[in-house]
Amino acid sequence: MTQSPGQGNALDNLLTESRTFPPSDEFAAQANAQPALYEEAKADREAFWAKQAERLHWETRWDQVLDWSGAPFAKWFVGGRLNVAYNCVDRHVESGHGEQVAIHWEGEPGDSRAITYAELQREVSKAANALTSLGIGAEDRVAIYMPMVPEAIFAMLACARVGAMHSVVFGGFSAEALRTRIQDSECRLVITTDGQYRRGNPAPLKPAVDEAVAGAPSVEKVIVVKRTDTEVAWTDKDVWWHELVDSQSDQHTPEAFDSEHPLFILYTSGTTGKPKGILHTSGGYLTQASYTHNYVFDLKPDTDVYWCTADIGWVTGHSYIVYGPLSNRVTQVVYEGTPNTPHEGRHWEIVQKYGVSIYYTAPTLIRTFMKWGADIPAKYDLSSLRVLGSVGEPINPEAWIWYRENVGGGKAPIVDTWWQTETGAIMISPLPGVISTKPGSAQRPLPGISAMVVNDEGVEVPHGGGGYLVLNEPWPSMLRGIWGDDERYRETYWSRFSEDRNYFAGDGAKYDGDGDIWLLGRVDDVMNVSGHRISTTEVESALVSHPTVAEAAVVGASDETTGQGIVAFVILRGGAGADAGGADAIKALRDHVAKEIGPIAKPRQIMVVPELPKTRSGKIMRRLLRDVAENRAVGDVTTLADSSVMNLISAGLQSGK
Ligand code: 6R9
Repeated sequence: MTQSPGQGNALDNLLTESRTFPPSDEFAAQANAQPALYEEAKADREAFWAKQAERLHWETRWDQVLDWSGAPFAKWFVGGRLNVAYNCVDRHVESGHGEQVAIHWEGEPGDSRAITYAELQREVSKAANALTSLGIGAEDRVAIYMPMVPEAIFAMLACARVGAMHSVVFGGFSAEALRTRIQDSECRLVITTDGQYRRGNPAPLKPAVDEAVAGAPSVEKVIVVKRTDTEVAWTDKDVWWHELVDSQSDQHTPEAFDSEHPLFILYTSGTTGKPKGILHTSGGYLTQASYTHNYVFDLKPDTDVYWCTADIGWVTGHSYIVYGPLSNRVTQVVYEGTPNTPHEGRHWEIVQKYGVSIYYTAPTLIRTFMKWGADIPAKYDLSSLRVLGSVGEPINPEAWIWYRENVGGGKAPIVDTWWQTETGAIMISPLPGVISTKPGSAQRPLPGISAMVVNDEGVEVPHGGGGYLVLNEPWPSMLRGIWGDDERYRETYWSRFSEDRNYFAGDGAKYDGDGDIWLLGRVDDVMNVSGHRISTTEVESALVSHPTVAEAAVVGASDETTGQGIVAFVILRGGAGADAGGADAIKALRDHVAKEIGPIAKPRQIMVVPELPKTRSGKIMRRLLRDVAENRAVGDVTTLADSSVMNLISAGLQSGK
C-alpha cells in the first residue's frame, strides 16, 4: 500500500497511496458522464460550454460565449438573459413536475416538511412579492443570516427572482462578523430567525442581528422568521415573515436579467484582515453549477434522493443545495441540525428514512464518524447510497477507505471534489462511471476546465512533481471580482503567475505518475523541513492510518536547526486503550509516520488532545496550534466554532497529558 521513501525532495515521496477503484460495468453503463465528454470539451471549449448552457432556459440567447478581452474580468454568455429562480423552480412546474418533492426538510427536533416544486414556486413568489413591497429590487443587497430552515432557501431564490443580490452570512458567525459583512456591501435588508436549534436546544439568533444592525445604518428592514418561538426584542425596523410574506399573492412573474447580472456576494472565511466579498453573476454561474451537479453526482432527477450536508452559509450550500440541484430538478434532503443530535446515528437514520442515494459531505465529518465507530452506520440500511462526495479539504486515504467501506457498502464511487468559494462550482473531480478513483486524489479537471501544477516560476512541473495549483483558462462560474475592490482581486489571484492569465488558487498540489492531481492543502500549510517540502495533510494521513488515531492536525513550528519542525496534535480513537497516549505509544506513532512517508516526515513532537480547534466550516485552525507548538500565547479564537477548545488543549498539555 505504501511506497518506501527514496532520496531527495520529500515531495517526490509523498505518494503513499496506490490503490485504485475502477467503476463497475453496471455503474458505467448508466452513468450521465461518458469518456467522450473530455474529448468534446478539448475539441472546442467554448462550444462545449455553450452546449452546457443549453441546460438552462434563456429568455434571450447569448451572442458571444466568452468575452475575455477585459481579463481577469470575464463575461460569459454575453447578451443572454435569464431568470435564475425561474430556472430552479418554475420551469419544473411548467414541465409537469409540480408534484415532485423538491425538499424533504428535516428539523433538528424531529419535525419535518415535504415541499413540492409547486409549493416552492408559491413560497418563492410570495417572498419575491414581499421584497418588492419593501422596495427591494435589482442590485440591492440583502443579508441572509439564518439556520437551515426552508425559508432560507425561499429567501435566496426570492432575491434571485427580483434581481437582488443575497449575501448569506453563516448563522454561527458573531454579531460583529455580521455587521462588517452587512456594512461592506451596504445591505438594505436582513432576513433572519428568532432563534435556531443547536445540539437539541433553541439558541437565540436575533439578538446578534439587533446588535449588528445598530451599527449598520444601511439596513432599513429586518424580516424575522419564527422558528424557535423564543421571545425577542422588537424594533421599528422588524417585521415578521409570517405577517409580511404570508399575506402576499403566490403569483409572481419573473423578469429576465442579463447573464452578467450579479447574483450573490459570499464572504470568504479564515485568513487575517477584512473578509473578501466574492462576487458571482448569473448565467455562467448557473450553467456550471448545473453541469457539475449533473455529471459529478450522476444525478437522475426521477429516482435519486440527494443530500448535501453543508450549510447555506458556505459556498457548498449555495452551489450544491440551492442552485445546482434545484436547476436540475432534484429531490433532496435538507437537514437543520448537528450530526449527533439526538444520537450519533442521526445522518444514517435520515439516509434510511428518505432512501438517500447521493450523499455529499466533508472529510472532517467523515473522520468524526470514524471516531464514533463503524458500528453506528452498521445499524442502518444504507443500501440506497450509490454516489458519495467529499469537499472542503484533502481527504486522507484512510478516511476515504472508511467512507467507502462503512457508508458506501464497498461499492459506491467517491467523488473528491476540489473547488473554492471563488471558483463557484466544482473544478477538479473524478467523473463517476468514467474515472477509476484513487483514495486521496481529486484527480483531474472536469471537461471544460483547465488546471495545472506549476513551480515558483509558473512553469508546469512534470508528472511526479509538485508546486502550486493554477487555473489557466477562464471558467463560467468564476468569481467576477471582490466586492468593491478590483485591485485586491487582481493582486490576490492574478498577480502571482503570468499577469491576468493564470489564476492562483492558493493551494499546493502535485502530479502523480499518471498525471493525476493531489491537493496538498493551502500553500501556507506546506511545511519546509530541512529544505524539504512536506504537506501537513500528508503527515496527518499517515497518523490517521494508525489504528489508535482518530484525527490529527499537523503544523510546522519554527525550529533552529531544520527551519520548521513537525508538531502533531492527535485525538485517539475511542477503543485505543489507556496506554495509547503513553511515551511508548507516542514513539510508535512517530515511527509509524517515518515508515509511511520517510524519516524526514517524523514529527518532532506529538501531543494527545481531546479536541481540535476548527472554524465553523470545519477547517482546522493551524495558526492556533502553531501558537501552542511554538509556546506562544494563543491568538485570536473568535472564528472558532467552539472557542473553549483551546483552553481544553492547553489544560491537557499542562497537566502532562
Ligand atoms: C468548496 C470549498 C476552498 C479551499 C481550497 C482548498 C480546500 C476544498 C478540497 C480542498 C483538497 C478538496 N479544498 N475542497 N482541498 N481537496 N476536495 O470548500 O470552498 O470554503 O472557499 O475553501 O478548501 O484548500 O482552496 P472554500
